[in-house]
Amino acid sequence: MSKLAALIFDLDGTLADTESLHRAAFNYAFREEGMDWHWDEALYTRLLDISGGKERMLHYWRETHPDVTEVDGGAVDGLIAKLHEIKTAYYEAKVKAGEISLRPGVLALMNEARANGVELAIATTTSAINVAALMGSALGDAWRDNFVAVRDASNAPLKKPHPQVYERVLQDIGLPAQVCIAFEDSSNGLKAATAAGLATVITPTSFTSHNDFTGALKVLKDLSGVGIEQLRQWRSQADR
Ligand code: XBP
Ligand code: MG
Repeated sequence: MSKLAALIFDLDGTLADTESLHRAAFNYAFREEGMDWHWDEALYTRLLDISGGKERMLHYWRETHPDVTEVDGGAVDGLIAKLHEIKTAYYEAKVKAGEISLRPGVLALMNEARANGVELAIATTTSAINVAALMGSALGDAWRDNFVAVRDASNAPLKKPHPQVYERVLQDIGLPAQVCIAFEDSSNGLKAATAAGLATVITPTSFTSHNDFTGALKVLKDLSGVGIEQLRQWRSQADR
């Protein structure tokens, strides 16, 4: 049976189903800045192919300004930075108000992992503020003590599907990918984790259920009833 030493979790969509609130936060920021942008569910689902809120807004800006070949770095970057600040403040307040809960099975799996000496880590493209808000709301102020490593947009700037965030988590924990399992909700996340050598369990959300999950270790509705022993078995089967 292969050793299982660490579980590495994506955050948005995996630990919690957060993208509806992210979408509301983006639309709040657009209204606050008097812009005529509105991301409905269908458009946001498409835009989620771009990881990173700032990158997503820049991609949309370019889509809506096809005639502008040379993006005036200063003006557009300044606008996007301001929109992202407003958006993140709104999102953080709603998370701290308790609007988001962990997905089914996540807390039980985390508790079992820690009880069995299996390390926990987070590998996300979202902002550090959002990680702290969600984890603090779910696990309390001492939430960071549960994780051997946390990498986010602030310390792994190349966004999924680039593998940087997973490569840096593996460096931080000092373990080979072969004794770890990644948990993701999207094809971008699956590509990033796989490129870093990680077997990956997928739990899609309504925003990502249409994605291609070829190469996943498992694709599950959620993590209800998934325990360490089951993960060890799946990981061993993957090694055969
Ligand atoms: C999901 C993302 C993030 C969020 C928005 O991150 O791509 O961009 O959609 O958060 P992951 P920000 O699934 O890797 O956790 O606006 O802070 O980027
Ligand atoms: Mg995700």
